[in-house]
Amino acid sequence: MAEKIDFFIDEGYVIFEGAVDQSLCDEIRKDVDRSISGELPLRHIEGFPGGGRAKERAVLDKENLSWGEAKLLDLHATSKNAQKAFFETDIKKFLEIIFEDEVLSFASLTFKHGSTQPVHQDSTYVKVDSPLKFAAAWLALEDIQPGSGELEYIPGSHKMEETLFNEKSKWFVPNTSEAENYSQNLYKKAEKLGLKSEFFLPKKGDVLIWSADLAHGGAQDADRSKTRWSIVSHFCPLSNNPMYFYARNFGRKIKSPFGGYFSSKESKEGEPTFK
Ligand SMILES: O=C(O)CCC(=O)C(=O)O
Ligand SMILES: [Fe+2]
Repeated sequence: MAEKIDFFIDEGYVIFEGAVDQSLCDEIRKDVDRSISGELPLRHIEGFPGGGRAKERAVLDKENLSWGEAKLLDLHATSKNAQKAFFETDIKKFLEIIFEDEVLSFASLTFKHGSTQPVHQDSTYVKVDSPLKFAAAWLALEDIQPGSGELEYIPGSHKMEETLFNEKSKWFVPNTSEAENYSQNLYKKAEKLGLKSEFFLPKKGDVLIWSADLAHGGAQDADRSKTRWSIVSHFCPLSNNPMYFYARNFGRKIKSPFGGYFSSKESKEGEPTFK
């Protein structure tokens, strides 16, 4: 773990090979089907139908899993298998060390295909009440093929000069000069420091953890005939809150049977979490 932490500090990410049993990865994929059949609570999908830029949200079905940038939201809140993968493994151990706290899983995305999301830093879009105090863990649910829209990341990019919207906000502010060419500017900053993209070609069960400011995205040249089954969750220290807690004046932190805590923007008070 000490070596992993040193690497994470220097590079802004770390890889755990074989962190999750492959049979557990298969169960997580089955939980996607169970969410469709009603065996597990319904989940939502967000994406761009037809690949255009008009984002839509729909109840999960097989079809919209193939929308442009399609992501199934918050399976971690309804899938015990996903919680087991994140919490009963080195992922939780590592996050507890870097957070010096217990761990809250608060937003997850499950992908069938490459996201093709342009390179970004999560600190721009993922809001926690301490803007850098979070990390994400990306788990391959199959052996990932080149050309499937694999995860792209720029080692060392967490140390680049910060992007501050309107010169003060790490959080995205639309219609600002920083919002224009946001992604291209990240590449430019990286180039200045001699930093280059790498592409993650993991085996099923491998995990990549990135820090809040590591630039990453989904490779743009995704072949839609290939799948890229994966689940990624964002985590913060238990004593912090995702900002949606404040926006809705409601948030629950539920203890998982595997240790660790989870919450979901998708959950409503009184809604059963597990079936
Ligand atoms: O899986 C990907 O392609 C990117 C996901 C991502 O950017 C995120 O979950 O923060
Ligand atoms: Fe991201």
